[in-house]
Amino acid sequence: GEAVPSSQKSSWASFLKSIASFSGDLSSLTAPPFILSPISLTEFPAYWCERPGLFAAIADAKTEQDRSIAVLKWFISTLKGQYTSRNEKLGSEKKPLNPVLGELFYGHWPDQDGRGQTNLVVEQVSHHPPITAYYICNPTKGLALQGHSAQKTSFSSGSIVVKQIGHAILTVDLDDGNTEQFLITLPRLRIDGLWYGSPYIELTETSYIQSSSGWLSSIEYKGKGYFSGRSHSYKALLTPPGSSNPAKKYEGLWHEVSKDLDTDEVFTDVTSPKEEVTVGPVDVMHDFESRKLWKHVARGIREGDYEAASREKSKIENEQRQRRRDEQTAGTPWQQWHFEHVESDPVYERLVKLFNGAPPTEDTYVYQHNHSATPSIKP
Ligand code: 0T9
Repeated sequence: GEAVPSSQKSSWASFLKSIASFSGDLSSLTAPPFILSPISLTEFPAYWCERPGLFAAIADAKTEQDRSIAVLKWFISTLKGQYTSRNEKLGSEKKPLNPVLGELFYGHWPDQDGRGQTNLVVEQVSHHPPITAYYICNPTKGLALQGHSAQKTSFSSGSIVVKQIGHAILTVDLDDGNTEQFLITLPRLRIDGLWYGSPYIELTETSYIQSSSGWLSSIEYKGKGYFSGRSHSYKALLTPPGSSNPAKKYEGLWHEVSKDLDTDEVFTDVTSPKEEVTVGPVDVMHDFESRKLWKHVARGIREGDYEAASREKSKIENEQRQRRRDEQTAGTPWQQWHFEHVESDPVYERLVKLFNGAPPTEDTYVYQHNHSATPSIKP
């Protein structure tokens, strides 16, 4: 592996061996320092809204079909941030910090040109296995995205195969007082480039966006050597209620540009800069807010002081273990700040029924935002 510092070659090799013989929760494996990211997984849900104008535009579409098109356009435009931004920012895909139970991440994207402010609330709702819940809303536009994210990983022909568990539901308030919902399923991913120590993500198989209006988007992902022969390719079909005859077809590169296949017009273009989430200053944060919680670990990783990073990480982990023991003794389990676990979600069940065939996600539950605190009120 060229990207592996020579002093870490043997630890990278043994790390690869351990992932090859391991399946389940990769987040708990100890990785060599060069592959550590100073950013926690609780920050990742921000990727959903780094093009807040495209998110807001969903509310401006006037018909069921146009809203489905706007949702698809916004969704495809998030993929570059979700799956390639660590390569751009950190040089390769890196191992994110494994969030602690109750870890929080708050942020917003300010109003601009009447698009409304968009708010983000993220909470780590489970540590074993890791599950992250998020709620993103634009109240001015009547939009709310509620989701949770977990992963099942395995190893296959030199790559890590990640099955995403979880889904998101987008709710759109319509002018007539009704709402429309969209069930968004998540693509599978493969982490390639491990041997060389420069991991990157390729998306595989198909993900879906099922609207309560009946419109369905099927998004098929391919890497090198398929449709266009290029990596990060996709092809999407939009079908009307009860039909399998596509009304719209799109194809292209999700990290660059894609087109409407019938008109040849540009559908998505993410070559322009995105808008990163606005986050308040660390010194006024609650202790459970991600950037404050991981501050010293992140500094160690950024400055190459891995001893300090690992010492600070152990402190956090020991403190967490003690908390769990105390809760056991007191018989008072950890209370979530912003989310409530709901075993069966009627909205999800309805959307799954509309979807012909196997349920598109493995999970039946949701973590519902309890609205008991806004992002500006610290728990
Ligand atoms: C939801 C996203 C998810 C989270 C990450 C697999 C992964 C953890 C989950 C799926 C976001 O919406 C999108 C993007 C990247 C995904 C991460 C990539 C990754 O490598 C990690 C896993 C747990 C590892 O850290 C594997 C070990 C590492 C050395 C490979 C770089």
